[in-house]
Amino acid sequence: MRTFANPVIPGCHPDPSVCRVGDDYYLACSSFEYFPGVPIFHSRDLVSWTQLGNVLDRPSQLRLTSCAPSSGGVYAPTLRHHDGRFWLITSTVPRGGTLLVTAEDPAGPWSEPVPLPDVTGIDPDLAWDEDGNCWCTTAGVDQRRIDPVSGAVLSPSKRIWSGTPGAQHPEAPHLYRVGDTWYLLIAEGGTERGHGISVARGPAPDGPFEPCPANPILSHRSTDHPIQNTGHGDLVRAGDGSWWLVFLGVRPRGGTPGWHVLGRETFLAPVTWSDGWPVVGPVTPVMRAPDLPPAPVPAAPARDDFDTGGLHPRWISIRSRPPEDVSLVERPGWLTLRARGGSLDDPGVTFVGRRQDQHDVRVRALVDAGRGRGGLAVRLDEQHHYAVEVGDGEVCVRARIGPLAQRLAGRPVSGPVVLRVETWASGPGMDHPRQEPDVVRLGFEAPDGEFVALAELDGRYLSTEVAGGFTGRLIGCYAAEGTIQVDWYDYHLLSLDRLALADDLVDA
Ligand code: 6LW
Repeated sequence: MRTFANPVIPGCHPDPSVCRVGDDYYLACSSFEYFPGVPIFHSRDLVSWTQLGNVLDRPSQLRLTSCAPSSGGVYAPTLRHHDGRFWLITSTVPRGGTLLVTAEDPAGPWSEPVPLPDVTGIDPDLAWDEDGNCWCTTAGVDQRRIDPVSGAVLSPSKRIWSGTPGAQHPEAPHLYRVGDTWYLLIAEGGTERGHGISVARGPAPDGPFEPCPANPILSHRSTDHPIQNTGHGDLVRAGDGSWWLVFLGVRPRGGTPGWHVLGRETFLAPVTWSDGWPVVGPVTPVMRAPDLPPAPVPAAPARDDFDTGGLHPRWISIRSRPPEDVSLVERPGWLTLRARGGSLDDPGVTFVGRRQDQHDVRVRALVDAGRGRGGLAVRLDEQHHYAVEVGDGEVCVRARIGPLAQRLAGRPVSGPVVLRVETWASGPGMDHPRQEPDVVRLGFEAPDGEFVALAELDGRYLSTEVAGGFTGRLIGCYAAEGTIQVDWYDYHLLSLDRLALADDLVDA
């Protein structure tokens, strides 16, 4: 039996939306205050995903300013293939509203956005009926017909379902036709521990809808399941006729109330049908793989040398990435970051980082701060970050937790220096009692390569439960003053918790 490991797209990749074209599957996620926005992935087996790019990768498509606070920005896209094109609808919060882009190739280029000023409400969905009408359904759950080319709304907004009476936040609607029946899948209960997915069905795209008696069809609320907050999902029918659900979940660690640090991640579960209703599950960290030809993708290289023409799409910045502040050509083979006058506390800080996608990681970066000050940071948002920073002949650790900011330790250094961050949730290297949810060590490497840890901090303060919001950690480089240059960045998994476990089972 072939197995796979959940999450299938680890790290902060929530609100997945998926579609199939022949033997190919495409999936897009929320991206919040980060630029470029809306990561898009490809798979041929639903299990192994490669990032093709980011849908909103030009300032003309996405302008996020400090008006988009952390955990504001781009929410919950819906990705569909219709009439030979890919369509993606999403919204920017709190300003910007609903927008729709299209592409022939999901790797891009995607079109300039068509605004839909009259579609209010987050989590817009797109569905076409057999007469060619395009239905746009939003959180609430409200629906109207639209012209997806012009963005015009063609019918009054109508509430078509409110989910389970008493459950908060009916949202994330997706509408599908299966045979002669229309299914309306929603998330409800809030995106925290009470999250879940419910479904209703009706004879037409606008209902009337009858709720499934077994709702919620997915929720891990009040269980001790290692995967929590399960909800916000999208259905896909595979090429072999089997059905699957992609959905978000989190992996909290530690005692009560549990802390998750990697954000909401994308999981996969099988779907069967009973009495005309979808039945989801099981959902486990290691699961039976779809009966599709395996299509593994090579792991991303551990080191980025910054010596190719552009940044890989996994690299994201905070709100914008002006070429004059982030350059691969100014010093060939190095990533040059120019400070915009603010540090990690500032919504416009110059930062290039990637999502932390496993619990136990070691990140190293060779940084030349000869003309400035900056370093390597673990970031949750402007108010929650730890960093090891170099400048003015000194390396130090800085931590900010809410309103409390502290400079923790300093050592003299000269010349370019390797900065290092390690996060440990388990496994070898924990030479003290287990921390909850993890411990973050920050420091630098002595000339002989030995790690000089300047600080060891409790990871809970960089968790979503403490910081609030919808995102997870990023680990990346930033400039606080002047210019810093990064020769390379290494991202190394310290314990192959998920991957090793899956490989063992596959071998067995
Ligand atoms: C998204 C909503 C949700 O718009 O979280 O979990 C919000 N579900 O559907 C932000 O990701």
